Order: sequence, then structure tokens, then C-alpha cells
Amino acid sequence: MTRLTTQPLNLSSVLKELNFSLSAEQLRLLPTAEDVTFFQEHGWFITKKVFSDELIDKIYQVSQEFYQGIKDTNLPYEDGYGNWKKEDGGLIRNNEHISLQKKAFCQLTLNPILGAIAGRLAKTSEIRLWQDQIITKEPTPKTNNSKVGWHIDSSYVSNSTSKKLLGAWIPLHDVTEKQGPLVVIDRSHKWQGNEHMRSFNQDNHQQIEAKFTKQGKEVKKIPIVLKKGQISFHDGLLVHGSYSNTSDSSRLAILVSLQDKDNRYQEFWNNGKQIHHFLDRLCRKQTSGLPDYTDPKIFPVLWSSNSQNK
Ligand SMILES: O=C(O)CCC(=O)C(=O)O
Repeated sequence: MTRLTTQPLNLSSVLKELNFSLSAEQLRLLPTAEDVTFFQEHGWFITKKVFSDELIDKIYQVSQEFYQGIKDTNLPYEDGYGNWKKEDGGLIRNNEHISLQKKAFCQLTLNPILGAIAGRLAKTSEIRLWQDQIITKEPTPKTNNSKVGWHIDSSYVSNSTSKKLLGAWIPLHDVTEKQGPLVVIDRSHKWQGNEHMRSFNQDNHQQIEAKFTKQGKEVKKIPIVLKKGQISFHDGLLVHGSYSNTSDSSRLAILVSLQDKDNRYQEFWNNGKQIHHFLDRLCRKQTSGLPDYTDPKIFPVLWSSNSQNK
């Protein structure tokens, strides 16, 4: 496929084309009241099998095309976001904003079941896409490591007002503990003082765990082992990361980050420096000139309690 343009795809139009609706079978997979209580207390939740093998296998193929550079478009900027390229090498590949570049991902990433589950877990009446990304972790030689450092997702989204952001982690195959799955620290979304934990790329597990233990916190680590088609959701304030991939196969997962109805843009400064999110450059502006986090082209509504797909 040739490069058509350097503008992002219009996700509102893509969503219209896809014309999704939730099936009766999908509606039966929504979290129960006990599941919602579990999520609110623990900060994470694992679903039943939500996506078919056919869809996950298709998205796996799409990811391989993406890595070969077969996309519908390129973003207008090359930096300011995870944009792994072959020449970068390394054991972890992190590519953000994949749906804005390749329509075929949207069958998964804009799927209303993600919004319907997230809406219940976060107790909100609307879920919009925030952003999505694909993370591949190569088999890791014993002498090396491919951990993802302990971090919280909300620390990367300080321009958002919400405390209810969520991540949906969707592996593209069965994922075992040896393959370096997502690991969450149980109940840590309620811990104070982690709002600047922007350490996805740091080898910080020992150091952070020692700090928590010293503070008298119980560090209960839960490796998120899933079967193909299952999803795990985590609260934007939950401390998480992942271990090295000590298996002999690559580990691929898509992360879809979601925002609740009330999330809006806020100005944010850190150490006297104004912080801007990459998407602030792409989305439409409010009449005040500030970024609009409800722009349907970039942040489409995946699910709303007013829609037929309840
Ligand atoms: O896939 C991984 O190893 C880490 C994913 C992650 O940090 C996330 O889902 O927020």
C-alpha cells in the first residue's frame, strides 16, 4: 500500500464505516456488579474471552504489515511519541497511535465491547478512545533484560483532568508468565505520591519495590496471564510494568487507553516547564484555543449509555 497522506486517519469516519453493534453474546460478557467492585478495589480486572481467535489472528497479521511499513498514512510528526523503527533494534518495540495510521487495527481498537466494559468498570456513561499502541517484546537473552519499568499510565497524561482513565491490554496470542506479560501491583491505584512515575523505559523494579516496602506497603505482584481473546483492564493510577520475555517466542500486545465522559484538557506544568501531550498537536481546538479532548476524529466515542449498544 502506498503512503497516501501525512494526515492521521479520521477515526470518526472509520467508526461510521465499521458500523459496529454489540451482539447479545457480547452483552453477556459485560462485568457484573461484583466485577466492578473488584476493579474499584484492586485496580485491575480480567475479562472472559471477548474477541474471537479469527479477529486476534487477523490483527496479528495487521501488526506484521505495520512493522513492514504497510500503513494507510503517516502521522505529520516523527517524534514526540513511541515510533519504533527497524533501525532502532532493541528488545522492546513501542509504537503509539496505530489506529491513526492503519485502519485495519480499528476492528479491534475501536470495538464497542472495550468501551462497554470500561464504562461499567469506571462507572461513567461514555468512553472515548484516548490513544492506542502496539508493544512487542522479543525473546530476551539471559544476559539482558526486557522489563518494562514500574509506572502509571496517568503520569503520561497529566494534561487530562480525569482520575478515571483506563488501559485495556490485549495480547495477540495466549500469553504465559515466561513471555513477560503485563504485571500489576495489586491495589496500588489507591497509593499516593506516584503521579510522576513516568518510568516505562527504566529498569526500576527493585528500587521502586524497596521504596514501597519501606513505606509499609504490601507489594503484591500479579502477572496477567491470558488466553487469546481475553483482555485485562487496569486503572490509569495503578502501578504496573512487565518482566523480561524469557520464552523463545515474541510477545505482542495492543494497549488501548480510554477516557471517561468527563475527561477534559487542563494546562499542566512540571518544574516550571509547560507540558504538552503529543495528541494536543493533532486534535481540534476549543474556542479558547486549547486542545479539545472530545474531538471525534481523534477521540471517537466507543460506547455511550445513550446508544443502542448498552
Ligand atoms: O506490554 C507491556 O509490557 C507493558 C504494557 C503497559 O505498560 C500498559 O499496558 O500500560
